Amino acid sequence: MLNLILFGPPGSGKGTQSAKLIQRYGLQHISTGDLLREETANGTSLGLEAKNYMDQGQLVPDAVVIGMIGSRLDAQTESAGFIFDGFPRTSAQAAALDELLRQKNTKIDLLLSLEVPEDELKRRLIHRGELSGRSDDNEEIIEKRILEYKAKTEPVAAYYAQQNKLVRIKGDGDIDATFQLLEKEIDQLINTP
Ligand code: B4P
Repeated sequence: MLNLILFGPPGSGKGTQSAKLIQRYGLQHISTGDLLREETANGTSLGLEAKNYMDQGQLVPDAVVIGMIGSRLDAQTESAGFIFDGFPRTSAQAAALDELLRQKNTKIDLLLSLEVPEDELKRRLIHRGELSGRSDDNEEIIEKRILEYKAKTEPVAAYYAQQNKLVRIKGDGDIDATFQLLEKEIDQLINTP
């Protein structure tokens, strides 16, 4: 199995690049942002709880997200591997993911961290908000999401660096240029005996 984490601040290109990577490598895509928005759209109690946090630019509580990932992994019997997009976002989520994968006799191979300057993140998200009307893509909430990222999510990179699994990727080029950088790292991993 090949298990990858696509990591980075809001607007760094995680969702965008995941869509391309699943096509290229035949992996299952697990995006906690998409799963939470789906729950919200379906009006489930989990979704309604999550929406309160998302609309404020805050992370959804660990227990909610970890439970959701656990059921998703259990539902998946056969897979070439996973791309985790936007998960883990806290050190507690990272430890829980390691344990869930250990129970399945597998592990994370690489964390690919998309590095994009803050001005560019804001520009992209404001633009997406204008096009999609996504309720958390407005200037005030974007600021809060970036602060939340720095406080709670950035430490996750150090967790994987300790395991020698962190690779930093320049993410401020165009979509194809960033994809090529990701592809190079993944191919190198696959081709290393
Ligand atoms: P997510 O859905 O994960 O949203 P995101 O980080 O803002 O977006 P993403 O990074 O995927 O977007 P992309 O850059 O691809 O999370 C939303 C919320 O859900 C969180 O704030 C939190 O509340 C909650 N949540 C999710 N997971 C959680 C967890 N594990 N724990 C707790 N809470 C959780 O795209 C952004 C825009 O940039 C797009 O318009 C795209 O077209 C554009 N773009 C991408 N790459 C570009 C490039 N190279 N050049 C120009 N534009 C580009």
